Amino acid sequence: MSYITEPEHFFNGQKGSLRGNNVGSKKTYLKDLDGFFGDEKVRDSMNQDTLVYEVQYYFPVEDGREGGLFFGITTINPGKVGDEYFMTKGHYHEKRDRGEYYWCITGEGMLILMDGERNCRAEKMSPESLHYIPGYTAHRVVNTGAAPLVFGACWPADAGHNYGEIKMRGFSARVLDKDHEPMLIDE
Ligand code: M6P
Ligand code: ZN
Repeated sequence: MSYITEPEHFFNGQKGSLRGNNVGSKKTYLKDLDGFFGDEKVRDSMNQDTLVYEVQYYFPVEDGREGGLFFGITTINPGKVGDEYFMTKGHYHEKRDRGEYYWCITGEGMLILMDGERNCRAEKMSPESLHYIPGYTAHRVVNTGAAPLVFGACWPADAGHNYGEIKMRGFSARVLDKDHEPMLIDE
């Protein structure tokens, strides 16, 4: 028996907000980012309850299911820790070969990509920019603008997140404000 249904989820293309059943949200505050910014003293001296970014997500299958896909909308607030812009933690995938798509909905920023040899490059993000993240590549988004940066993401349900290596060794380059210009600076 064939039939037509209403869509179960809606996503606002201007604001990026996601609604529907089983949409979750995870907020990351400055207090959760110990060790991720270059200047830990400055991060520690700031209001720890500052919201840095929020992810709205929809996981239609259980975590780890091969062949499944996850969907997320991330909003990074504008701000800096010293001269380093607010950003996501960044991660490799637990299953290293898994790729991912990011696309920018609103705001301005950069996607930092680091390969297994720790070579970094950054792709500029602006509304409608589309970014393919290959496997074996760590990825982090930086908000270089004065407004929130909102981006979409779609990744394999069995990819997983590996933050340990990033927390320990960081990325090999950081996006810093140099005389009001965002620059990719090697560590
Ligand atoms: C995107 C996806 C998520 C990720 C989120 C925040 O929405 O890549 O998997 O969790 O960004 O990035 P991070 O986990 O690195 O802080
Ligand atoms: Zn990822």
